[in-house]
Amino acid sequence: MNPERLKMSAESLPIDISFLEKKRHEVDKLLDKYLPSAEAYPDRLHKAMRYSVLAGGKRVRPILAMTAYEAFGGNDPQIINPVACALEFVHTYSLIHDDLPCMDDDDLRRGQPTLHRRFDEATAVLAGDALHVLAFQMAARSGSTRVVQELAEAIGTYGMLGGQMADVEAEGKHNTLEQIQFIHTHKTGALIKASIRMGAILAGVDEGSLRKLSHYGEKIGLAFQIIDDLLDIQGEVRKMGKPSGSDCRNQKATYPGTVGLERARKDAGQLIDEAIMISREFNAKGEYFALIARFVGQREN
Ligand code: GRG
Repeated sequence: MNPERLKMSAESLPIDISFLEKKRHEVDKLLDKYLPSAEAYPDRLHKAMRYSVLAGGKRVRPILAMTAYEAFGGNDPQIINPVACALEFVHTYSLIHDDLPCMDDDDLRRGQPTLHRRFDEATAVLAGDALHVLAFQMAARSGSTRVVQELAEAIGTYGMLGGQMADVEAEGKHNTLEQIQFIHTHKTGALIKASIRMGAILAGVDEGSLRKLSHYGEKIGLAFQIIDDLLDIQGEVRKMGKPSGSDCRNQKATYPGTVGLERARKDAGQLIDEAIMISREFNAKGEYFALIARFVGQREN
């Protein structure tokens, strides 16, 4: 989607994404390192896990965790790196299961055939489960039970899974704004917020700053999913790595479906502006949070 057409935010100025590109490469290398070898038995499962994780992706959740960790003085890669990768493993597990025939029945993800199309359904279910488990193994390496708890809460029945259930139940129905906001803040927002919180907690952040960071995470988390809905309507297949229109075909509950395109764009823009304002409260520390918020607001995939 052309950001000009979005016209969401006064903050939609061009951004320098070299920081995000550098971090993304760093994360890609770490994911490769922590994933089981494609040669180790059961190699079919390991190949499937590697196929989905290494297919690409923006790596937004690990980057958020690393940025929060570094902003609050964390400097031990042995602590943050496995946790950052845990977030991408969970995210990829959710995408694999979300694409299954019993959910969205999608054929393409990250520009490649979905895992169940490339392998088969049983392998896709098992690879998703295996990534879910690997994520907790990685999070536990931090030695912080609080961080493991944060992850579990964010993706459990009061977080991502609860949001996904509400999403499935909402299909084909008229949904209120409140219902859509519940789905989006849980299905997508909870893991995004947890990514920032987990990084900051590992760095020993004070509770006041953690509260502010949580508000920032809530704003970009909701904006992220509203923009995902908008991209599904208006995005370019080439950039998104999957066909648009899948929400409409699947009669999904979407933000623009409830409030209309203009209001959805306006609300997303406002959330991004609010997130940037919160970033500024952190002065120099907040510079990268503001950059990530802008990136979320301008993303085209
Ligand atoms: C257990 C059967 C079973 C299913 C679970 C938990 C779940 C399915 C789905 C979670 C819902 C979900 C997929 C939410 C994420 C929506 C979203 C915005 C995905 C795209 O994320 P990006 O843009 O993707 O970060 P990349 O490819 O860049 O990583």
